[in-house]
Formats: sequence, C-alpha cells, structure tokens
Amino acid sequence: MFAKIYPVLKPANNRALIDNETYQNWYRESIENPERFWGEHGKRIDWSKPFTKIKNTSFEGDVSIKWFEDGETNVSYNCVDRHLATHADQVAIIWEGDDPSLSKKITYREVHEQVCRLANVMKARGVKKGDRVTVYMPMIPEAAYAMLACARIGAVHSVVFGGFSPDALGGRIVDCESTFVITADEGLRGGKPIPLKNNVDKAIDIAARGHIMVKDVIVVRRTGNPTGWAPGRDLWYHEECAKVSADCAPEPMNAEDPLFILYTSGSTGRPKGVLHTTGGYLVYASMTHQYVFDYHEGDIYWCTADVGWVTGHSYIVYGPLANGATTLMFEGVPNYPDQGRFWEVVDKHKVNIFYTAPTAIRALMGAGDDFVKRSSRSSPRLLGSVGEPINPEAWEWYYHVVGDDRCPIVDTWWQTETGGIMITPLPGATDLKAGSATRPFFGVKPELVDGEGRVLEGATDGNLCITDSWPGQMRTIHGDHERFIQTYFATYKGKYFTGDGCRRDEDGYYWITGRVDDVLNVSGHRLGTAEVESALVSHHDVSEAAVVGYPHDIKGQGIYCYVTLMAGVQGSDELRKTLVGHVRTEIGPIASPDKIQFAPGLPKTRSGKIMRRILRKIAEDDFGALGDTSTLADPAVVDDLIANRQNKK
Ligand code: 6R9
Repeated sequence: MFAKIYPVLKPANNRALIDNETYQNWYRESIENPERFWGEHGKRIDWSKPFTKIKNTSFEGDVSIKWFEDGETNVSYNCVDRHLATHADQVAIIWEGDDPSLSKKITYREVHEQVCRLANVMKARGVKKGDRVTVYMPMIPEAAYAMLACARIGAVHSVVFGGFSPDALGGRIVDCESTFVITADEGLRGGKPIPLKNNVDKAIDIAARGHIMVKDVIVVRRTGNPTGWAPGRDLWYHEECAKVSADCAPEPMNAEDPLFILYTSGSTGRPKGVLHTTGGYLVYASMTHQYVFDYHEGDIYWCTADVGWVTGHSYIVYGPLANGATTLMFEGVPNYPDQGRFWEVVDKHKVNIFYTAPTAIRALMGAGDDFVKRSSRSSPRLLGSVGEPINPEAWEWYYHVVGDDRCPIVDTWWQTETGGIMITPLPGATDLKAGSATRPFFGVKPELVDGEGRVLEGATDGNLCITDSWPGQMRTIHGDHERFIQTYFATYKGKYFTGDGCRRDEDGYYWITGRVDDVLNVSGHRLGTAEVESALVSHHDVSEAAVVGYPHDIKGQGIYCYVTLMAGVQGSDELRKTLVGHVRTEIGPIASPDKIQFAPGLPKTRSGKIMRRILRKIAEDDFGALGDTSTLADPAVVDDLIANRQNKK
C-alpha cells in the first residue's frame, strides 16, 4: 500500500522551529547521548536548585525512573511567575463559555493572583506537601487555577473528568485517600447543567464507606443553581479566596516529587492511578508543546480536550503555560448551538493552532462542509489530532476542508502513561501521510516486537514498545508499584509495552493500529472491557457479561455487550434500557453500551476462558471468519450468538 505523501508545507516551513535536518541531528543526539541532550533541554524550565544528575532509569527488575533527580523547581512558578517580569499583561487563558455570548481573557498577572489565593485557602485548611487533592470541575479557568494551586504548595492533584459518575469519583477519592475536593455547583455543556456538586456529595458518602472522610469541599459558583450543602465542610470558592492574601511563595519541589495522579483504564481490574512527577514531566510537556505545535510567541493555541484527561493536563494547562502561551479553554461541546461552533470560535479568537480528536472531526465531517465554510478560518496555521487512530478519510477532510490545504496536520500518538507526545510529525520537518503518526519525537526509541517478544526490523506489523526512558514517562501506579511493573514491563522484559499495535512502513513511518489488549477507545476515551463487565454483573438480573469493541463510524469504537441473565429473567428492550442506565450510573455516560445482546451462553474454552476473538467477530458481523472454534467447550453457543447478533448489516 502506498499512501499519498503531503510534503512539508512552505508557509509552515518558512517559520518552523525545526526543519528536517535539525530533526535528524537532534534525534540522533537524543538517542546516542541522552545525557547531553536532556541536560541541555532540561534547562528550558527554571530550577531553584539546578540539577547535576540527568538520567537514572532502569526498565529491569524493580523498574526505577528518575530524571534530573537532584534538581529543585516548582511547576506553578514555571507556568506563571516566571512570565510576570516580561509578560504579566499577556493573556494566559482565553475562556470561551458554553453560551457563545460568554467569554473572558485572563492575563498571567491575574492567573498568578488567583492561583496564590487558592493556594492560601488550601494551606489555611491544612493541605500540605504530598497530600492528594481531588479536582472535579467543568471547563472553567478555576480548573486550571486548582491544578496550579496544588502544584504551588506541593499537593498532588487527582483530576477526575466531570463526566464520571459519583461511584467512579468515590472510588478514585478512596484510592488516593484524598480528603480535599475542589468542584463547582454545576457544569454546563450544550445548554444542559451537569450536577457536579450533587455528584460530589454522593461520592463523599461512597468514599466514607471506604473509610475516607472528605473534610473540605471548595465549590466554585458557576450556574448559581441550588445544590446540597454541608455547613463546615462545604465552602464557596469566591468567599474563601477573598479572605486570604494574593501572594503565596511556591514550595521548592524535588524533580521527582509527585505532581499529579490521573486515573486511566487498563485491560484488567480497576482504573490505575498513573503517577507523574515534577521536573521531567514539565520539561517534556513544554518541549513537545513548543516543537510539535511549532509554537511561536503570540500564537493563540486551542486544545479542545477536557482537563479531566491527560491531553488537558499536558496541552491545555502545563505545556502551554510553561511556554508562556495563550491557551484557550472551551466549556462547551462541538455541536452547540450548532455544528459550526468550533470554527466560529476559531474565527472569534483568531486561533492559530487547533488540536482536537478524530471523533470530533468525524462527527463534524458528517454534518457537512457548510458549517465549516461559513467561517473564514484565516488564522489557523496548524491542526492537530489525538486520542485514537485518524482514518485517512477524516484526515483528508480535516486537511482540505478545515485547513484549506494550508495547514499541516500533526497526528500525535501518546498516552496518559507517556505524559507527552511520543510519535508525531514536526510541522517544518516531516512529510505527512494521511493516517500516520509518522516519526518518533526526540528521545523516543520505538520498537516493534512479535507475540514472543522478537524484535522486528524494517516494514512490518507488531506490538509497539519503547525501549528507553524519556523525561515525561509515568513513574509508578499510585500505591501499587508491582502492578506498574506487571502492566508495562513484564510482557516484554526490559521494555515499556504500550498496549498498542503498530505498522512501520517502508519509509520508517509509524501507523498506530489500535489497542491489542482489552482496552476500548470510545470517542478517544479509554475504557477497560473489564470495567464495563463488572458494572453489568453488579446488576441483580445479570449473571455474566463479556464486552468487546466494534468499529463505529463516529466514536471509533462502540461498546458491544453480551449479557447472560439470571435464571428465570427474560431479556427485553426494557431490560436493555435498564442495563444501559445502570452502566451510566456505575461509570458514567461515556461507558453507555451501544449494543446489548442477551446470550444464554458465552463461548468458553474448556478451561473456562471467554474467547473474545469470537465475540469481536460476531460484533463486527464478520462471523464467516471465526477461525478455529474447536477448543470451545460447547461450540453450539456460537450458533445462537450469530442468530441473535445485534449488528446485522
Ligand atoms: C493522549 C491519549 C491512549 C491510547 C493509545 C492509543 C490511542 C492516542 C493516538 C492514538 C492512534 C493517535 N491513541 N493517540 N492512536 N493515533 N494519534 O489519548 O491518552 O487517553 O491514555 O489514550 O489512545 O491506543 O494507547 P489516553
């Protein structure tokens, strides 16, 4: 297969920070001499105590990852204070409300004051360095202030996406033993209120059953609608912030002190608390933000992610602010008031760099070109994609229609675990191919291996591993280092295994093909099949469940559930609705099953293992290719599954 090549675009090239020769030279140095390379680039942030040690990492044995380990710095200082001398009145955050008539601009000086005040509120309530703070917020500037205020005093934030249910939130509060929560009365998306504070109240009761007593809840007033209120525990953000000083000295932090925990789904068990630390993370987030997006001073930069995901952490808050950029925070959704909203906002704020997800691109492509064409889109210089493989058709539409053939697309592959972008074009250096994440970023050593761990060379398909550490890498799973080792370093000894499948073509370009484990990617959101299964079986009518993904035009993957009911319970559309509702309550709307098939039996091997390969094929309506079913305990169940499939074409 030969993909069409889109050569490096002239306009970007004329001003690009990195051309192909520089890419080649820097990349070679970063691999051959990581100490020298990162010793140099580590200086891009300010250190209160400069590091003398650079890299101390091992993927063997106990797995230990340390970068810049004797340096001291503070992330909040780097993202705010250090810009004050020259850029105090520059806009740091443009906030665009759900309602198109609402927006505001916040300067670095204002961010400094807000962050200091909130940090002082937290200190006054007893939050100390190392304490975990849960942040459950809508997309409002206070979400960024909350993250930065934690970083300022050395507290470790755990941001939980506002679309997660009280159960999911409660579980995360318990896992990281956090007794301090920052939230808002309600969120607002597409004109609909999201009951954040009421969800927090429920989550706190759930956490109490896990013996974690939340002591303080700081509440931002967003909509002003009434919510539950526990006097003594619940405090209004604006009232508390008004009482304290607008100055708060940043706490000197060791490079390896934790910065945040972010929960993400894996193939087994409950979501894992991915732990990132201070120095290496910030160096990597800011460096990738600058070079991947070819960020120049004065650019208006917009990443449409939510701060509840890693993309929001690294590329709405930390990367851009460390670089002194203007970052746009959007409260709403792509289709409200209509499907032209993204492009309207691009024109309104003269956005130069625009970064979104394939699922949004596909949905907007489906709405037709008119919504795009009624905007001028004269400001964008660069477009980005993240979260899942982008199909060539969506890529071409993004390039030709949205970008008017003028803007390079950076298709950025990375993960919550990697902290920052790992495989990506650099706009002034890389010829593009629609659907390929192209080449590794500086310091990243990808390797493709087969099922037995044999290293594959040249153009080939394989499992994607990274063979050496980079500064933004996660350091451990909060509270479970053994699980960290088992999850990422045990499958292929001495290598970080990404969980993704990948093809390398004849030009050495990487094409991510999707997860090879039991992780779903639904609209760019990661979900473990095990999580959805355990939500289903927690319903009293369900005896067993198996969940697989299937190709979905908009979401990338849809959620297909095979459900075996308790004896005597009849399957019905009514029960389907109940089960969908049940999963939404247990996890959140992002986990809503798309298809539920009632199955009297699941295909199992004689040792009782569910054969997901077969279930995936049936969900894809591709049962002609079921492969070998001779190891099944009862081959007859397959006929029933095929007869009652829910995805007939
Ligand atoms: C940043 C983020 C990580 C998983 C990852 C992969 C998929 C992300 C991608 C991509 C193809 C891209 N993924 N970016 N697949 N091309 N450009 O999304 O983190 O939520 O942890 O998801 O997403 O499967 O393993 P996270």
